[in-house]
Amino acid sequence: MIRYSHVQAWVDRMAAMCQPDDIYWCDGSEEERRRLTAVAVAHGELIELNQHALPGCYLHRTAEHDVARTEHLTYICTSFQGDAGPTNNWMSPRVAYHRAREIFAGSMKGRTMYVVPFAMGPIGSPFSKIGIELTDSVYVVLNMRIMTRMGEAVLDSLGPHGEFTQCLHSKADLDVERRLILHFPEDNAIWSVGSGYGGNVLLGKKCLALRIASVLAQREKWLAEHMLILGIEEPNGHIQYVAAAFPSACGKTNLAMLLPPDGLMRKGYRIWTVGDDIAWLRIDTDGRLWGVNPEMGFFGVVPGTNSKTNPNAVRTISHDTIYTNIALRRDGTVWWEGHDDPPPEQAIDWQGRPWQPGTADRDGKIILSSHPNSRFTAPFTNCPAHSFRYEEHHGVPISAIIFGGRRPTLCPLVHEALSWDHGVYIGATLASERTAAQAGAVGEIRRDPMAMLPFCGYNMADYFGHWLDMGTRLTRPPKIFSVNWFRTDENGTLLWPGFGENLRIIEWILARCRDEVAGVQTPIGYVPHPKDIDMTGLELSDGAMQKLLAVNGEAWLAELDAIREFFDQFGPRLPDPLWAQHEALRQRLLTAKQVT
Ligand code: GTP
Ligand code: SPV
Ligand code: MN
Repeated sequence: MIRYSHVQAWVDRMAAMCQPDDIYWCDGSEEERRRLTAVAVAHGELIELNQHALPGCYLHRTAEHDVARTEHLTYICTSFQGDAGPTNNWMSPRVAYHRAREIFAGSMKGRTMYVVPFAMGPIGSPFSKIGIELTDSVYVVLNMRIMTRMGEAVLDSLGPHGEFTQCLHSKADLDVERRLILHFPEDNAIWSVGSGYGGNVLLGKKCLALRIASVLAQREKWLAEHMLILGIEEPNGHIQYVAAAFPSACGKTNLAMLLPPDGLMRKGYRIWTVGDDIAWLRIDTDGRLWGVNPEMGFFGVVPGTNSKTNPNAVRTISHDTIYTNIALRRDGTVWWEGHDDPPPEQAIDWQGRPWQPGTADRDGKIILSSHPNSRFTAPFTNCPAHSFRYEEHHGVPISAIIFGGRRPTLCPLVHEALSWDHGVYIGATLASERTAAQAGAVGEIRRDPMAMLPFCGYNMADYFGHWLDMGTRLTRPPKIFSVNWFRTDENGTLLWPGFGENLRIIEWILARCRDEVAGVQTPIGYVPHPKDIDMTGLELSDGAMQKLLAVNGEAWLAELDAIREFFDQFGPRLPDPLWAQHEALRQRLLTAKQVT
């Protein structure tokens, strides 16, 4: 393993601050995985599961208050506050380093510091980014090994002056009061301390591949997005790819792995999973947008995963998977809410306590066996539908971009933007119910532009401007759509069955991209003629499709007020074309009101 001096010098500096007992450089080998797994099991960091039923699978439990990303402790640290923008927490680099140093100092005493070299994207690709994470958590090492291309080959490819993102992580004492997730775009550095949970500590993922990468992407004129990429193969062998941005825990993994419902199976569709969380998108020489998934694994939501909702995920997580915060059954297998099996009579819950179904806490709330944000970490190639293109540098051509969220009311099942700029407006005004993927109240609607609110590493007004600019560079831009799988009726019942059935909507989207079907023009964009959605084998209740596709002008006008308020916080930095789109939409809604 080559230890270039600029890497060694940085490792030495960080070690002097954190004071680990020893330093271990990860080579990424299988032998190393076995050895470190044994260490984690010996220390109780991992629980070995029943290796007959779940070969290569382990269970990890995080600390009680360390179960989701903590957005209020996540900062963008730039010299000027304006560069972080009104939607990010900001700290000056000087203050941030100072505060973090106090927590990092001596935090690794009695522990090993692991040096984890990793690549986001194929090693050696001009589009890939290299990071090195220093961590005192074996769990982090074993997760990074699944989620990224990790090990010796990365260090060797770096070169004597190669640039890498400096990623420093320490669990410290896992105290939420002494937790900071700091990003230094000006230094290409990330410091995370006081957490052991996924997005806070697997620094290649949200921290590097989105927050830091979004800054690089603006500079280098590409896009780093919180998107899945999915390929839809038709019987004639043509594959069309779509990229979709949904906020956390709103259905990316499920859509990325979808299995066609029986009614559509007969058409001979085949689905290819390219990515389920992050997409790096570039304009290629053909003037089209091409996407790669920089990750090598899935860090997916466990609850609700079963052979009806997501059979590909069930197979993906049947071996060589690390489970976090789910229930342990007596036979050494696992269970969660929404599992294929009925609830076990007794189990050990995600916090390691005895659990029985139906038990309530003191406030009368049913105690869940698994945390709602419990996760699996599984290798990309475990997925039976994984695309064979994952090592290709230029990725796959994107035909459509889809934005979606959880909106019980207002947003139709699907609608299509009138233009690229209108699509950017739809993305910029995306809103969704909050989920368990971030600490805080669940259920309230919040604006989450492009599903990037917690992940954009710079001023979001500039980010919108960058999206608009990308449109002018694309000679064959993807069409932009909005979807909402979560619309409900007056009683709060979901109108759309979702999951595999969503392919019916993707089918319409692709037909629109090929100019094969007409849409119905509404003030907010094109919605489908109901007859153009293939409903073979799926029956909805009476009038459900009308409700799903309805555009309520009054409600949209009220929505515009909320959008104005959201836009106003960016002041004059918000690009004019977005205000123009806003005003044009208002005019279309008012005109439609007069007509009816
Ligand atoms: P992150 O990993 O947090 O970025 O989440 P994600 O966007 O990948 O979400 P995921 O696919 O894991 O789904 C999250 C939750 O939404 C799960 O509990 C699913 O059961 C549920 N879900 C996913 N797709 C659908 C759908 O089409 N309809 C309904 N009703 N629920 C869905
Ligand atoms: C998300 O919250 O969007 C995730 C999980 O994908 S985490 O890696 O924790 O951010
Ligand atoms: Mn995500």
